[in-house]
Amino acid sequence: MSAINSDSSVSDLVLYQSETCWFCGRVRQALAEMHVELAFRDIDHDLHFRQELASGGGKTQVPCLRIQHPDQRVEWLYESADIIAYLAARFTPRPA
Ligand SMILES: N[C@@H](CCC(=O)N[C@@H](CS)C(=O)NCC(=O)O)C(=O)O
Repeated sequence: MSAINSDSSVSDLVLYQSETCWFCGRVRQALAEMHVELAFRDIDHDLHFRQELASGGGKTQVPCLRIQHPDQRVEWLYESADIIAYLAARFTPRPA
């Protein structure tokens, strides 16, 4: 298998999550399977992260993936299934 996470721009992604949230665990598991490492912000342990999520994304539901696009636009992607689909489309190797 080729290097999965050869994308050097993973710093454009931040996962707002909670250790106790089952849906967040699904996303963390998918990240581990794809060998993708990105920053986690635990909203249960840091009120500042919770406030960031609320003001940026509009609600405190986790998981939420913050995506910084190349044009500086920021997208707040909720729903574990949608986050996993985004990650899979970006990081799963395609057949040559
Ligand atoms: N359908 C959502 C469910 C996410 C969800 O229910 N998250 C809970 C934690 S396990 C939550 O953030 N609840 C608090 C809130 O919505 O503000 C998903 O698949 O991501």
